[in-house]
Amino acid sequence: MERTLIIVKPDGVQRGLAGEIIKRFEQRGLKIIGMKFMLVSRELAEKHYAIHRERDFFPKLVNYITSSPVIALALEGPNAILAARTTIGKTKPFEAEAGSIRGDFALEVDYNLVHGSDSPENGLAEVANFFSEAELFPGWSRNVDPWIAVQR
Ligand code: IDP
Ligand code: MG
Repeated sequence: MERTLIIVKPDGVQRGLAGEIIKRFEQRGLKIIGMKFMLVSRELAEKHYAIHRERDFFPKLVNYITSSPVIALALEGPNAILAARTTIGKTKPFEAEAGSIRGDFALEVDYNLVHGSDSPENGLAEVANFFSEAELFPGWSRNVDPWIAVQR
């Protein structure tokens, strides 16, 4: 079982695509264990994107993610990291497959609508950066779980 942090970025919320984006993860079968509407602080943005600190686009990236509210989701499922990233599509939306979120709704890397963690370790760490323990509900089960994934 893996955890991934999904962020509907400011452009996704502003364009009224939040429901469409969340729907795609939900219908894929990933289980929501946390969700909130929030403004990302500069401190959290710099921590979240620390790996990109030396890149020339870093200041622009921090400005973008802090510019307007986002919706953060913590999702759980088998292979949640890769499953979510294929649903999201490639980083540069003009290279993303049709049928993926970025391939269907975005054109430029500066406005690529959604974040998804890139490894199981980062999934756990990023969820912990965005959510307190009290905001996460990993224990709930859905009646359909046995029809979505093998129960281990
Ligand atoms: P990812 O979101 O697909 O994991 P990363 O390479 O981790 O992509 O980059 C993080 C975010 O930084 C991207 O989603 C995008 O918002 C932004 N970004 C990446 N590369 C560029 C770039 O070349 N110009 C502007 N923004 C970029
Ligand atoms: Mg990334």
